[in-house]
Amino acid sequence: AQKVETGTGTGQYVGTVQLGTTPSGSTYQLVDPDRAGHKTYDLNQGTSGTGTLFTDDNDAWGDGLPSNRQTAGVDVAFGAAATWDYYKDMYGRNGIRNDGVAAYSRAHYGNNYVNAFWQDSCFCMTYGDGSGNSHPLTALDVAAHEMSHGVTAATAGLNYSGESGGLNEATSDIFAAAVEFYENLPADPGDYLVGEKIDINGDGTPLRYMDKPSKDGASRDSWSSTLGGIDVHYSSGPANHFFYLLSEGSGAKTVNGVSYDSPTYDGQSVTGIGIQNAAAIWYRALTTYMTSTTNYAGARTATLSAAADLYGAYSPTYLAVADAWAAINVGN
Ligand code: ASN
Ligand code: ZN
Repeated sequence: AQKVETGTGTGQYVGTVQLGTTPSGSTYQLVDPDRAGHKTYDLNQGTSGTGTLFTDDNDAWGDGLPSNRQTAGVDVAFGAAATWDYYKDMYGRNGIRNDGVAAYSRAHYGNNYVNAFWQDSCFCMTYGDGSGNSHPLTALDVAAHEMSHGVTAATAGLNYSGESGGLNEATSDIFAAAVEFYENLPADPGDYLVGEKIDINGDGTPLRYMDKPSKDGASRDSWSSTLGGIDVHYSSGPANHFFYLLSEGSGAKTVNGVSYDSPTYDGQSVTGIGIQNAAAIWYRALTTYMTSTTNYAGARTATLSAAADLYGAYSPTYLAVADAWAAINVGN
């Protein structure tokens, strides 16, 4: 969100932010002129179609409370703008499919719906209000995660099962973290947690932990031969762990006030290269080397090729990539 924008909105999670909006007669529409006209709709508890476009009389949107229908619209419109900006500024990617076309967003899906999702069929993302409607699934990392499913579909096309499915899920978690750090909002600074704002467990814990994925009780920390048999939201764990280690390095660390400790396979140590360098390697691997059937071993070679392209073969950065894979038991 680094454009000159006309609207102001207050979301539940993003705080008060600028929004791209479009005047239409005596009102304004939540249509973002800086990002190919991305539209944000209110499904009004429906489950199909587009409901109604969010509109506002004075271009001041939402109030931070979930009871105001516009509040969810602010969060998801900002999430879409941030994700668009991230891919464009960091990699020159012009939209999800790199074709300059905007996706669209739909808030207030169904009743007590505790999920959000991307669909290639509509080229759109959809957000539930959560159970009890107090913790909608509209946080910045959720938006970036869902939109990144569209990037994966348009590039490597990683199949959504087995090890490739885990890599597909990890790709969405990786860019969710990268977008969050890129924006580094006061109300939602960057972290290596997924879904820390939406309180999906009802006890304040996040949905997933990238530093030590097993903290969620189901994800794996390291690769093993049985990894491809578990749910893709758990087989993502080792790749998320790889990404944390490559970004921040092994050992205890506090970033933006969150403490991490990331035990490694066989005590392998890793030197961190910074999250945006790690993300650039993953992005090049995803868009240049990975295919629909890439597994963990293939992801290792893809990221090493990407690191060689970006930083030089056997450079310190390249060697850190190799160490981070060894730290999750790939390529030992
Ligand atoms: N929110 C979920 C995800 O993006 C939806 C799904 O299970 N595909 O992974
Ligand atoms: Zn996902």
